[in-house]
Amino acid sequence: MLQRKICLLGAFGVGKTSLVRRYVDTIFSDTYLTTVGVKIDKKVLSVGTEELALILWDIAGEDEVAAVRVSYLRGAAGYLLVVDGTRPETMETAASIQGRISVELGAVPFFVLLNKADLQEDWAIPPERIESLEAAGWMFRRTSAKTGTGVEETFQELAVRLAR
Ligand SMILES: Nc1nc2c(ncn2[C@@H]2O[C@H](COP(=O)(O)OP(=O)(O)OP(=O)(O)O)[C@@H](O)[C@H]2O)c(=O)[nH]1
Ligand SMILES: [Mg+2]
Repeated sequence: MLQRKICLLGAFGVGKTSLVRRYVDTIFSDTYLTTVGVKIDKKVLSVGTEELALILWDIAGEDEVAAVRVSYLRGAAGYLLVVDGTRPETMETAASIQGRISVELGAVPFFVLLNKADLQEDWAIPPERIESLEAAGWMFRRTSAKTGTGVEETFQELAVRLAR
């Protein structure tokens, strides 16, 4: 069976672990338990007639003090950069991570998830910021680990790109 490693990256508390729980176990919890180090999960899905095992590396959030360990990235075929749509500063964390990751991994496929899409009334990312990053080649997807919106679709879309 094809096997591909992907990493979930982003600032603290943006919903990386919740997205994996939603995708792998179809559950959501409001309780915030920060990830220490890395947690690895596996999900088998179909891409066309083939089965593909996605190995999901859910990596602890980072801020200006704690940066992602380069050793966690090794061998990743793609990644998801997660942003909390209610906290614009998490977009800038994602941008700084992206700068470092592209050096480590080269141009592998990735999506940028605008997560917590269910909290529309608190949405705080300026559309102009999104447009300028799209112009720079970022592909955004709106997701909610709480309602499930966009989650399955985005993992599937990434998997399709990795199966080639
Ligand atoms: N409303 C809402 N809350 C969410 C969503 N995703 C995550 N949360 C909440 O946000 C908090 C942080 O979620 P986590 O999944 O632990 O975030 P994380 O990115 O793994 O955090 P670290 O491991 O510390 O980096 C939790 O209280 C979750 O319940 C979402 O889509 N909508
Ligand atoms: Mg986590």
